[in-house]
Amino acid sequence: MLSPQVSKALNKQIELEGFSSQYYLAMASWAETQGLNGVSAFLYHHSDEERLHMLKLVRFVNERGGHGVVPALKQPPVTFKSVKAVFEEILKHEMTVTADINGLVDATLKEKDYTTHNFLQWYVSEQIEEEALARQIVDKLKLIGNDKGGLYFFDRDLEAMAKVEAAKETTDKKK
Ligand code: OFO
Repeated sequence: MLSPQVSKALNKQIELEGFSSQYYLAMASWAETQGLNGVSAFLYHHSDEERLHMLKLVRFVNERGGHGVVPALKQPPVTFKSVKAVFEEILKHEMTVTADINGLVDATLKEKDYTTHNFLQWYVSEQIEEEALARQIVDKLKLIGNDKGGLYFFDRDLEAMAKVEAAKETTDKKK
């Protein structure tokens, strides 16, 4: 059974994952209107992943006798300055998420809730990957600078990455 403190903290995390999904969805939609189909495919996929992160938490809270509360939708930004600004925002946002996950892990230790502590390790590893990927992309965009040709190839790279991720998920579902 979850303690009220852990339950509250997990619900706060549900809200944050839900917002991440909305945030990346807004970025995907903006990128699509800019003709950046690869960037938008990558971001649509990222948004779906965040929804799954939220869902995983909702199901876990319910399984442990709590109540996973579906949060209200908050309006994310509508437009963005550039592709580089988008990925810089993502990196900043993911760093906030990492800090929150760490806080959550801390709370489970204080409450001696080792089951939730164990469950959260998946999020700890996921954050390492997400931050590393965002950092890699920001570095690439710094190299590209204002080169339009570079941006064209970058967009194609992200399209390929989104396809690989989608194919991986189809294979995982068949297992
Ligand atoms: Fe991008 O982070 Fe969820 O957990």
